[in-house]
Amino acid sequence: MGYKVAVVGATGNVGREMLNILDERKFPADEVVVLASRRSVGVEVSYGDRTLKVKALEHYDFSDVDICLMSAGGAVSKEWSPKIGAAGAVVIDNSSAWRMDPDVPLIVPEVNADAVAGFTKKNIIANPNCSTAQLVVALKPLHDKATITRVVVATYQSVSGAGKDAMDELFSQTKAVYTNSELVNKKFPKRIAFNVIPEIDVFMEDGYTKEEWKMMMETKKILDPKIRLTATCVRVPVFVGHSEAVNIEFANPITADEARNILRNAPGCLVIDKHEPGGYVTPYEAAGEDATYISRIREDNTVENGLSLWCVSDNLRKGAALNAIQIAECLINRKLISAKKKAA
Ligand code: 11C
Repeated sequence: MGYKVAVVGATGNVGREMLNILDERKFPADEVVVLASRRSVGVEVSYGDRTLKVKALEHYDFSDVDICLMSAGGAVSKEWSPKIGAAGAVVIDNSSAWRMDPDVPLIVPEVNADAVAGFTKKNIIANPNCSTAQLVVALKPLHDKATITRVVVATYQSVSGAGKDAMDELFSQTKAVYTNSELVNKKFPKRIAFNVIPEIDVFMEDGYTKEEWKMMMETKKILDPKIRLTATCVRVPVFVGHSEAVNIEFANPITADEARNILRNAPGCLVIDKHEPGGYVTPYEAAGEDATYISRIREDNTVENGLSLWCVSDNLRKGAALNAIQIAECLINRKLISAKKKAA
């Protein structure tokens, strides 16, 4: 018997990608239901060669749902995840609402799959922020080898991380530049076409943005609370794929060659690192792919044990939808859930 899976927020960028990935990976679902707010009821979304009609989240009975993939934002998740969890479905939530809750595991399967077993307290599992997910996939094998003490990261984040309207804004502003028309800013604080914006999410009191804070706190929770991390998160005019320039300090020596070999054999990582023009991966090549690509691995001789690298991944896939579905697969493979009996 297969599972009944609900996708909440099915009309958004991540919800649609969840449906693609469930189909691509032949996830063992007998039934997939798509849910969203009332204003999206009746909208059609694709699931493989099928078309599913969106139903209203607020009227849905979750009692025979096994797994609920949530991608409807923090406010919706705060309200609905506990209710859905109490109805007996395991919620895998893509928002930031539950990530720092000590009773909710925050999981990247390549890094801390064992922690998934802690989901039973609330029946909720959190998916990290996209920029954290790809970073910890790259850091984990290096941490195991040489113990990371400090990370300095600058991100180059695509507009799809801010949703479909943000993608439309990049498109329409770019067109407006070429047609000499008025540029309209709604989603971003400054124009994004032919520009970069060092502001993602709200500002905090200490001058960091919430996106930067998330990278620091989530890395500690997923990988190691002792790692010190500082981030500068920047939005760039790229549609899909987040890039990160990462500088890492270690407690123990590690060479660039050792790091390259370790990352070549690490789950979820693909190393493309040729010292020649174009011998690295850019977001254009990573979009639509599952891997976290690592390039430009080199020793940083300004510190005792330091490395720098370049890391790129599809933020809608490994950063969101794919990671959520890998968590669901982890629950199944570890026999932590079983499919409920469905009414005939
Ligand atoms: C962005 N990383 O690129 C954000 C999107 O906490 O899940 C995801 C925000 C989050 O804008």
